[in-house]
Amino acid sequence: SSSKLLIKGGTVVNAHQQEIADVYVEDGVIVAVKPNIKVGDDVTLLDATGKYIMPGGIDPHTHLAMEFMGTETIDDFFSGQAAALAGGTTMHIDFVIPVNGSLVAGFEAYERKAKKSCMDYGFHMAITKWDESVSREMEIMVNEKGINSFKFFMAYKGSLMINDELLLQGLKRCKSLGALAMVHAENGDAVFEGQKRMIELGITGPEGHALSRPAVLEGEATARAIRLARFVNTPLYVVHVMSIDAMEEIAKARKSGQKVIGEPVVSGLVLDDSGLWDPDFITAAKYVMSPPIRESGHDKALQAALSTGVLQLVGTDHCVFNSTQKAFGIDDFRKIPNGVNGIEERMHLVWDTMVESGQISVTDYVRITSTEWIFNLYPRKGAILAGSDADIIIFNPNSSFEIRASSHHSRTDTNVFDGRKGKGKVEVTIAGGRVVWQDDELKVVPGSGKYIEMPPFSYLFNGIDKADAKYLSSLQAPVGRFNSAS
Ligand code: DUC
Ligand code: ZN
Ligand code: ZN
Ligand code: ZN
Repeated sequence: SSSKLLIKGGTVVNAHQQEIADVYVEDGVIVAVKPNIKVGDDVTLLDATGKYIMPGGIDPHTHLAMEFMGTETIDDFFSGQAAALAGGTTMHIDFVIPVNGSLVAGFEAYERKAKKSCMDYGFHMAITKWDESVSREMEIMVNEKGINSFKFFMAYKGSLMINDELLLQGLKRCKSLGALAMVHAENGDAVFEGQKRMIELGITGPEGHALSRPAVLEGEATARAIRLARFVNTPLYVVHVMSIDAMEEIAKARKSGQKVIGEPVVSGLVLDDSGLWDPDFITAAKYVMSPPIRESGHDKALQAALSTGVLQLVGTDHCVFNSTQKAFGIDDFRKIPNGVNGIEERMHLVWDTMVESGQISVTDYVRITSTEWIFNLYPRKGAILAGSDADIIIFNPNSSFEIRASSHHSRTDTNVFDGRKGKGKVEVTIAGGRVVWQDDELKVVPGSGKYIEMPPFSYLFNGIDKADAKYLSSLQAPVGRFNSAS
């Protein structure tokens, strides 16, 4: 890899336009995007004729090196990111989990975990309890640590779950800090009941996971979170929208003008729950995530919602455990570590499912795979513009991909998308100006990834002050953008 790159002859795609142009990169930054750029012979040339030059993907929802359900995810910040790069994703946003209730201690722990990063990353912060010190530390996170989003768990009773009183406090605090509130929306008390009922009925296998927490509980919590956010008058981001029930609540709220963002994940978009009934325990357990992958029909409805703008961007919830870890729940589905893969597969599966099938345009593809404005990263990230970071993929729409657990780059030994094939292929990934994936070969360097601070976005909220208005006009972002389908 060289510090100077010229990508020639491709179609440059951004979230709202595409054009045939060359892209010139120097020292990790895009310097020029225009036709027929001439350069000296110290520049590495990449030919993109007949291919798309697009922003590398930004996965807004991952869990690397997370301690969870008595174990730790098997992909850490190096292996998970290497897998991401092989699949055309050049940035991810992971969830910091507080340590002993301290956000600062949690942040520091994740800073250490992320030292081996080979691509850029940002953080959301999970809020798992509420008191004065959490409230104080939220301000430190926003003003000093570059975190602009906080996730509240309405499920995981007894560990991560918070009640409505605390959710309300959290929503108010997010509003005052100009931060985005995110929710894991499932009714945790009802899930707890559902799980007990399944065990009493003797249903202890992975199918009990799906049966114990049906879509109605996701719809209920989504509706409740939306209404509480409306009461507080603050924007809301619903993570891993897995069901028609939840999606319809989001559609209704957005139609009424409320600022609600809905994030489906790849597993929910392309899979149905049939795998959970596989008689082989490990085969079934690999599909266990929360909220559960739903019965056939929800997947197609979520795709349609994405194509019409009811849902805005696609994450993965990449959170992987190997067969040995999944086997912790061999006698009781409640002990199966929750989580599926996707960080490496997202770009290909979204292309094949949404673009190749004719449901969305190529520009829409860029919009929904690189977050656009939603986390305040644009135009540094998620754009092929002069001045943007050189996080770029060369995508060949005429080639094809095939997903295999035996050849993927994640450390886990299973893959919920095993055997899937489709049209389109990420042929080259450039991260921070370095060619890290080419000719099916990864060249990644631990420590080369940078932490990307995400500024608060008070412009989304009430009372836009002058500084925000100026910031906004400099980026040409309409204030009401979260209300629009774009
Ligand atoms: N769901 C999962 O499947 N894994 C991580 C956390 C979550 O909410
Ligand atoms: Zn969640
Ligand atoms: Zn998650
Ligand atoms: Zn837009």
